[in-house]
Amino acid sequence: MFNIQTTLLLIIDVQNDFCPGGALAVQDGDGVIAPLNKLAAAFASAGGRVAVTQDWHPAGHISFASSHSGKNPGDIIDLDTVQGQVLWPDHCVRGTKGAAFHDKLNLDPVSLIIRKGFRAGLDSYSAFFENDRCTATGLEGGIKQMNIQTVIMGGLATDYCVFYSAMDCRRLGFNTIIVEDAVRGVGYPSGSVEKAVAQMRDSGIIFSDSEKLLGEMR
Ligand code: VGL
Ligand code: ZN
Repeated sequence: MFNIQTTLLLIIDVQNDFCPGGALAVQDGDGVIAPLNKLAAAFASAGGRVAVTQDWHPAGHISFASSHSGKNPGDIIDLDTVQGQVLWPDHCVRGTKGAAFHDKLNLDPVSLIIRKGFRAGLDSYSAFFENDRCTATGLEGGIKQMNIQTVIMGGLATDYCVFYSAMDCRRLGFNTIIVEDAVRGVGYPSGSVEKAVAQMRDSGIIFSDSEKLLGEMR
């Protein structure tokens, strides 16, 4: 059982570009939507908070391979602020269809939207801090003011934005629960999902599933 008043449901990057047909499609990415919609509706009707994040890059963003001459998506480079930045295809360009939330994601229960990665020269995987690991998105301050103690998290992608968000969340002292049936991974470089899951478990992040969590709300 958890106290709905001190628990946040956090939905990471369920955007067209991370779903089938998108620029950086995650396999079965839209499979996260049904369990997240169920949880979000249950949360909101019990008076709980639901937040979503949105990857929101300007054209020419530093994480795009197209912004670095001679580089291709999948190449890994060191930047001033970030070692080992993976270069991606252009994705989630602010204002485009690819950056929009997937049509099937129900936003009615959502009371907070956090956009990240909106500075041209800085990427952001985590919902809490940009990839320089110190520029805050505002989510920590916001949810501390809301007296949140537990964060239940799902969305895309397991090995990038969900991973970085969950690790920061745990480090900041929140009980952190991943909805196992409501996450999907990129899987690049090979083994990245398994590595991310192992690291999350080692850090004390809990794995549950949507039916179990719904049962604990009743
Ligand atoms: C993500 C790669 C680049 C994610 C965002 O949402 O996991 N991955 N930008
Ligand atoms: Zn991105």
